[in-house]
Amino acid sequence: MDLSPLLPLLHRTARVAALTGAGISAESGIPTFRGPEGYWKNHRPEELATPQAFQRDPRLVWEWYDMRRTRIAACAPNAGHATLARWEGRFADFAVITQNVDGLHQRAGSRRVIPIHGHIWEMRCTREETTILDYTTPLPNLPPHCPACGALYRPAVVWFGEALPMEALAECGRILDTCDVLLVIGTSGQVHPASTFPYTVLERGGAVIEINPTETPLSADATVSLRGPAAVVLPAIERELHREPS
Ligand code: BV8
Repeated sequence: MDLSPLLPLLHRTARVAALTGAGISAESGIPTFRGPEGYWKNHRPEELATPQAFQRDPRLVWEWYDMRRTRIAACAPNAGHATLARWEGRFADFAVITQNVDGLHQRAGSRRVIPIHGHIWEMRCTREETTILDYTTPLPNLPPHCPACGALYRPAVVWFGEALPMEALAECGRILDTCDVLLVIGTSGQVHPASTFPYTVLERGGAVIEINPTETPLSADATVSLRGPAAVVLPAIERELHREPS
């Protein structure tokens, strides 16, 4: 893989950000949303990750999240997550904006992570809006209820049709308005508003480097589009950067 077009973009700049999607966790064993394993009991994520689905059948939605939590608990961050965690020490200003709710960036040691779609390990009381972190897998009772008031808990994630948290969006805006390079890793670019983030950077003259084994709608517009898996390409870029005079 020819990484030479990247090096002038990366080793001269201090402000780098990464936008990650389900693909960066694929090599950890977590199925992506729109790949062959995206189905669960013949449901698409778009059908289950909605307030309407939860309203209609909270138990079914919680079975899906409990299955995912249990699977994620058995997975570990991969070399792609680990490389991004190290880059917090390499670039003066480095942040990860992630669409993923699996928590693998945080487990890999990344500290500046903006989880724009929430956390699968957090639950929120549907009455009091209080949240708790709960790593129990599998959950003993489905659907779980708030011990304080007895109302249903919901996963503290952003469902389709729900607004992203204001503070996360504001932080993303600051990052996208100032970064010199945005790495776009493991996302099909189907979900809004994350799908607009690379264009925010391109339109103000920033560079976008895409890392994905398959082509996406962004590939033709990206400054550089690398065909390959994140856990291979990110360490390869890191090796090249170590070779380059900084
Ligand atoms: C909102 C949390 C407004 C839950 C998720 C405008 C235009 C179009 C649509 C909309 C629009 N405005 C709103 C919408 C609707 C909707 C939307 O985008 N729908 C789409 C499907 C058409 N958006 C919303 O509803 C958003 N809210 O806009 O609010 C609003 C404002 C005010 C008031 C009310 C509302 C909220 C969206 C958040 C949805 N929640 N997750 C959960 O996880 O359970 S999204 C879900 O999809 C995940 O977070 C996932 O990360 C995300 C995106 O998918 P990808 O990460 O890209 O995953 P995918 O499987 O698609 O692709 C994986 C890629 O990896 C592939 O390209 C593959 O090739 C690659 N890959 C595979 N292996 C590897 C790899 N890459 C690298 N290495 C590998 N080894």
